[in-house]
This record gives sequence, structure tokens and C-alpha cells, in this order.
Amino acid sequence: TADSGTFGWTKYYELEEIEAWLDEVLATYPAVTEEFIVGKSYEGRTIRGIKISYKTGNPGIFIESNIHAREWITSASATWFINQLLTSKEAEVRNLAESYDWHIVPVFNVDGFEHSHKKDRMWRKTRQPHATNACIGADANRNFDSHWLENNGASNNPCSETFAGDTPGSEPEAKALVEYLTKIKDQFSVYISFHSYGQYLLSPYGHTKEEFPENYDDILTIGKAFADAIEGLPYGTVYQYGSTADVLYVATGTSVDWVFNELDKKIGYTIEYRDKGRYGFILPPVQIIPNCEELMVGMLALIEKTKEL
Ligand code: ING
Ligand code: ZN
Repeated sequence: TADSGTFGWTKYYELEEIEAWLDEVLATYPAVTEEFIVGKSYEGRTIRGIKISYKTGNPGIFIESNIHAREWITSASATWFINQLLTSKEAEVRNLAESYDWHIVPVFNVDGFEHSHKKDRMWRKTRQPHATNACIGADANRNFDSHWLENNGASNNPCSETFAGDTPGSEPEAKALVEYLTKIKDQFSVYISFHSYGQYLLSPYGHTKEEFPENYDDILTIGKAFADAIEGLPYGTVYQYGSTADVLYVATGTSVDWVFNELDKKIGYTIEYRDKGRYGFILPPVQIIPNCEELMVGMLALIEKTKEL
């Protein structure tokens, strides 16, 4: 079965290993899983996702993970979460698994992730060369067509870590995601983007701190439920919650803002996982499982609260 092979959550895996595990999961649970393909990366890799569905008519939750290459804890958490949805025997988790259709992309920035493993551990961006500048890649999470490049929420310098790209959707990965999400927009109501690090649950807007969504009170209530649940675990890990621009910084053209603003979704969050900077992006493997346990209690609380409101 999916957790009896060499794959697990006590170390980080390369793209090839994650994809082999995904194949195994799809083969082991054919009745409830299905592969979907978001599209192709600049270097021609397939951006793959898994849909988990136990019955028809469920509301959908879309999870996008590892849009930033060096944030390895995000794909480790996504694969752990997939495994839990399929194998957990806990009643609460079973209920969560079976009451929603899950659309999960464990490694979105496939080229960058591969580069981070093979060449430069701290790589963040895509790998598409620029037409006139020697610097490579754009920040895929600044490349979406929502307040793109406004308010200093991104950079127009190709050498910057937050380069927005030359145009919205200039990165094939972002363009593919926009097309895919537009196609399946009626199949999900909650969108979650996995990042690290800092221990935040961030919500729209990223593009301004002068304005807040009309349902911001609900968004904060849900955020508090998420943070309280995590703090309730014996690790005592503290998450801050609030709008991205308010709690962290102004960021434009992000995937969550695009889904929220352009696809008219009411619930979209970014989870910034452990830690607060001691290890930063190089989160030690012994922290993978504790981080994932926090994700599960946080997600259970988030979804429960979303239902109540
Ligand atoms: N942080 C995110 C970034 O893209 C973020 C923060 C996420 C801002 C989503 C807006 C929307 O900069 C990291 N660590 O990447
Ligand atoms: Zn990130």
C-alpha cells in the first residue's frame, strides 16, 4: 500500500520519488482517486494533481502546494495529507476526507523544485529565462492577473525574488493553472495555497491593506479556529492570522487573490508553515510530521468553522 514502500515523512523526497509515490497511490485506490493534469511547465514537465472523491455531489477544496521551489515542507505536507485522506481511521479525518472532493497539486512549481534539489537549495522562482536579462525565472505567486504589479506588491526587475514576470501569465505554470481553475471553477469553493515559513494563516487581500473583503469577519473567525486548534496541540505552535497585506506584506498577482477576486470565491487561504526563522526553508525532517499534525487539526477546524458560517 501507499505507506508501506520506501516513501514516508521522515525525510524530503525529490520530484521523481513524489511522482512514483503518486502513481502508487493512484494504483492502490482507483475507486476514489483520479489523476488530473494542470498543464506543462516551461521545461516540459507535467504538473500533476490528484483528485480524491468518495461520493458525488460533494463540495470541493483545491490545494496548491510548492509554488515556491525551496519550500519543501509544503509538498511533504501535501503528500502526508493525501495519505491521511486515504488511510486514516480516525472518525473526524474520515468525515473530512469523504465529505469533500479534494483537488491537490503536491508540487506545482515542478521545474523550480527540481532545481532546488539538484542545483540551488534556495531557489524560489520558475525556470523560464528572460528575453533580455540573464536572470532566470519569475515569482509564480506574483504572476497572476489580479492587481498585477500594482502597489509595489511585486518587482519588475527580472533579478528580483518577487519578479512578477513580463506580463500576467507569462509563466507557463501560472497560465496553465488559470486555465485549469477556470475550467473547474464550479467544482471547488475553498482554495488553499501551501507556503513556508513564518506560521501564518493569510487571507485576502494581498494587494492592499486599505480595504478588506466583505466577509472579512468570517475569514478572521475561521482563521482563529485554525490557529486555536494548532495551539491546542502539545507542541504549542503559534500561528498568526489575518489579511496578507495586514499581517505580512503587500503582495500582488498571487494565486489566492486571483481565485478570490477573479473566480469570486469566498474562502481562500495561504498557510505559511513552520518555523519562525530558526531553520526557515531548511526545516529539519524531524519536524515534517509535527507540522503535518498541525495542518490536520488546523484544517479540521477551518473546514468545520466554514460550514458553521
Ligand atoms: N510567502 C508568500 C509570498 O508569496 C504570500 C506570502 C502568499 C503572499 C500568498 C500573498 C499571497 O511571498 C512566502 N514565504 O513565499
Ligand atoms: Zn512561498
